[in-house]
Order: sequence, then C-alpha cells, then structure tokens
Amino acid sequence: MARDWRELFIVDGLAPAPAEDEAAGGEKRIGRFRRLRESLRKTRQALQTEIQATLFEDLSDETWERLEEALIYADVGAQTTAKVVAQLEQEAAEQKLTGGQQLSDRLVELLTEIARTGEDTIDLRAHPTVILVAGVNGTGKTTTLGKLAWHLSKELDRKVVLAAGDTFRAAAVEQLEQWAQRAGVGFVKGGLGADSASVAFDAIAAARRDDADVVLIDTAGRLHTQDNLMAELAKVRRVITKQIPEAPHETLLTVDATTGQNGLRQAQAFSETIDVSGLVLTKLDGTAKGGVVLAIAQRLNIPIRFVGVGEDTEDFGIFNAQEFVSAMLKTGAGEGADPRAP
Ligand SMILES: Nc1nc2c(ncn2[C@@H]2O[C@H](COP(=O)(O)OP(=O)(O)OP(=O)(O)O)[C@@H](O)[C@H]2O)c(=O)[nH]1
Ligand SMILES: [Mg+2]
Repeated sequence: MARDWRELFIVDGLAPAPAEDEAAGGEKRIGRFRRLRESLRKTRQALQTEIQATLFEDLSDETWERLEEALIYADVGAQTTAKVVAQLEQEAAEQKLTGGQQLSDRLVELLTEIARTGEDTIDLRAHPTVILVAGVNGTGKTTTLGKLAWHLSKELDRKVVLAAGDTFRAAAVEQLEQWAQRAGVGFVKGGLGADSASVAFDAIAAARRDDADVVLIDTAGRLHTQDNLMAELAKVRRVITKQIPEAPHETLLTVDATTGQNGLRQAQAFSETIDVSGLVLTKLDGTAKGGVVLAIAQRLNIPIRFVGVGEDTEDFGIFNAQEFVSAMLKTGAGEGADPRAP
C-alpha cells in the first residue's frame, strides 16, 4: 500500500529522493499518522468501549451484538458489519479465535482487507495527465484540488494547471485562484456562467501549449439527484475525452465523512454518471462516522485515494488501509483504559 507521494504516483523524470530526505520522510509519515489518529479520535472512541469490552469477556451472543452496534454506529454500514461479524463468529466457533485480543487483531485484519480496493497507484506519465473532481456541494472539491496541486508541485516537482470549472459563482473561481497562487501553479478560468466544459477544454489546450504535466479540473457542486446537473458533468467528461481519448485519467469524487451513509448513496449515483476512479474522504476531523470509508470500499469497490483531515495543505494524506483501520480501532496511550497496559 502506498504510504507517500512517491509511492502513490508513477512519474517520469523525477530525481530520486536525497538520502537525507529519507529520515525526514519517516518523520513526516509519523506526523501524518498522528494527525490521522487524532482526526479519527471520535470514531475510535465510538468503537473503543465495545471492542475493549470484548477483550475481557467470553465471546457470547451479546459480544457479537455489541460489536455490531459499535460498527454500525461508526457508519461501517449494516452489510459490511454483518459480513465482518459473521466471519469472526465463524472463526470463533471453529476455535480459531480464543481470546478477545485475537478477536480484536482479526477485526483489524478483516477491516483492512475491505478498505483495500483496486489500483494502488496513479499514473502521471501521460502529458498532460487530466484529473477531474466532482461531488456534492461543499464536500471539499476545491480544497482537495488546491492541496493536491500543492503536493504535486512541491513534492513531485510536477508542472500543474488548475482549471476553474466551477463557473457558477465568482467566489468559487477566486477560491481556486488563491490555491493556484499559494501552490505556485498555472490557473485557467472562463467567464462567469461560461460552459464548464469549455473551461476544461481551454485548460487542456493551455497545458499542452505550456508543456504542463497535470491538469486538475474543478467542477461546481451538485446533488446526485439533480439530473440536469449530472448530465452537465457527463458532458464535461465527454469534452475532455474528445481532446484526449484516455482522459480524464483519474476522476475523483469527494465525500464528506460527516455525512456518513449518505456518502455511500452519493458515491453510487456519481459513479453511475461519470465513472469515478477514486474517492477522497474529506472532513474526517470532527466526525465519529469515519467507518463510512469501509462501507463505500466494500459496496462500490472504488479505491479511496486521499483523506482530508483539515483545511490546510498538510491536512491531506494518501489513504492507506492499514494505517486507517489501525488509527480507527487501536487505542493509544492516554485514551482511556487499555487493559493490555501494565
Ligand atoms: N475540517 C475540514 N474542513 C474541510 C476539509 N476539506 C474542506 N474543508 C472545508 O469545507 C468547506 C468547503 O470546502 P470546498 O473545498 O469549498 O468544497 P467544494 O466541494 O469545493 O464546495 P462547492 O464548490 O461549494 O460545492 C471549506 O470551508 C473548506 O475549508 C477537511 O478535510 N476538513
Ligand atoms: Mg468548490
């Protein structure tokens, strides 16, 4: 599983990381994991009491019920929960799981398997590579692209163009322009109310002209139930594909983690219209419903690419199933009773 930018993105012409960066990279990783753990605190606390309880108890019907309730509360989803708990129950019946600690470790393992879906890398070797973002209003599309532009430019030395495909509001264009300035990347916009497909067209043309590596295209927020707006999104995609048959190379959907199971319905509807290739789970800070990632991963089999844990450039990371599930389930020091602690 990818853990840093150089592992997630396949790029050409990138100088190897200097040796002294290795240690710094390790520290960064630890810092990122700490932030992820911190942002999953509420989800973890929701699960913790129940899981800790199973560590003491003999496995009984009540244990399984409590575990089910906890997972559902964390928005892991009824179907995913049922599948996982049935598997644990069966393994316990076969005497494969004897103590609560084994159960807890196996739970982490099963949830990690579920969270791990599909391709683990994003290929940026096409010039330009086109990445389109879509999602419901306010789910974090513009912020995600701004953060992504920053990381691609600073960490991977890519020449990036941000395209203001949200032409509905002047403020949306300004917001993206600020991100472009902050990241020091190119910026393409159209007139207010312009056809958003034409902005995408212009941005790709500009990227070709200026030999840019990546084009990131923002779109206006829309509800997955608004048919006319969903049709417009499909048109943006078609116009991109007309210019470059393989594009968009990546279509990201932003899902606001605080919306819980509704995020699953959104993901379902968007993926029917625009063939979503990756998910970005935003606003994981401040929700107890981080488990929705697992529901989406299991039901739709769309890989989760990134997580957003705040509003700043650094509050953004590559999704790593193992790290995520550990951060969601495993109790750390100072977070309440840990029966394993001496
Ligand atoms: N706490 C937190 N806030 C976030 C995160 N991602 C985005 N936000 C905030 O959520 C709000 C909406 O983010 P935008 O990026 O504007 O969302 P959008 O999808 O582009 O919104 P529309 O263009 O209006 O549909 C902003 O105030 C962001 O700063 C995150 O991961 N955590
Ligand atoms: Mg926006």
